[in-house]
Amino acid sequence: MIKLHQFARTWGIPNLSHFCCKLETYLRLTGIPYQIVESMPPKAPKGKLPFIEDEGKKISDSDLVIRYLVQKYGDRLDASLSPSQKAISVAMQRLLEDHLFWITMYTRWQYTEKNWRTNKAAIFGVFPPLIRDVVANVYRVFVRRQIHGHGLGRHSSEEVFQFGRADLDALSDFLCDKPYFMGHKPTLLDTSAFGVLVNTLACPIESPVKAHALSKQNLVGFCQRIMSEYFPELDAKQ
Ligand SMILES: N[C@@H](CCC(=O)N[C@@H](CS)C(=O)NCC(=O)O)C(=O)O
Repeated sequence: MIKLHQFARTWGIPNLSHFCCKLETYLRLTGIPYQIVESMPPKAPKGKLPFIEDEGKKISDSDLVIRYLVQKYGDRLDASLSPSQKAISVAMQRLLEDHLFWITMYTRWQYTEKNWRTNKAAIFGVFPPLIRDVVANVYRVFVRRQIHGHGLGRHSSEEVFQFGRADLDALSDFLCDKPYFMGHKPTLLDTSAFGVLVNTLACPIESPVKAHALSKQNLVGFCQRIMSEYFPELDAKQ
């Protein structure tokens, strides 16, 4: 069986990592059996979670893992999409994973000390108290450099949140009144959207971008729909 290496569950959502959440959602939507192995990024072949182990191979990156699974099990989500729908799906995934994702990283690692304490407890709580703060603070410097490298970290918080609101407006307008982003059936785009959106509006990291996401009833309803249909054990706890 596939072993899915990801962060331990916390915050009542499938995962505090957008990409781990995306990949587990893909596995649930497609019905591919898997077992979870709790892990941390230094154990991953490319230093980032998630990764999978299957038939003696280790594969990193949610996108590359999904490509591997599509080859092995067939395209269970996107086979009926037209080329132009597939093009929109790729563009939307890039918005979610290469832009909105970084805005949420900014809210966790940089925006307020309260958010940082919440984030630190969730990720580094497994470390012994004596080294927890040192490891967390070193990692914080490392992640803040990544946010700076992306470019977002160079803006004022108001500018960052303007970008975030524009991303959420685009997602909400595109979803409109459909149950899933491409219509009546879930597709790959929904796994990416759920991973990022649930980590924006359903986690205890407060910011104007979370408030804006919560003001979009269709985005809230979308996350609730995936939670109740595909993660009923977590939904029941809410
Ligand atoms: N493109 C990768 C991104 C994975 C990623 O950024 N993972 C984060 C957690 S959300 C991570 O492990 N970061 C650790 C690090 O950068 O040191 C994917 O789709 O899997």
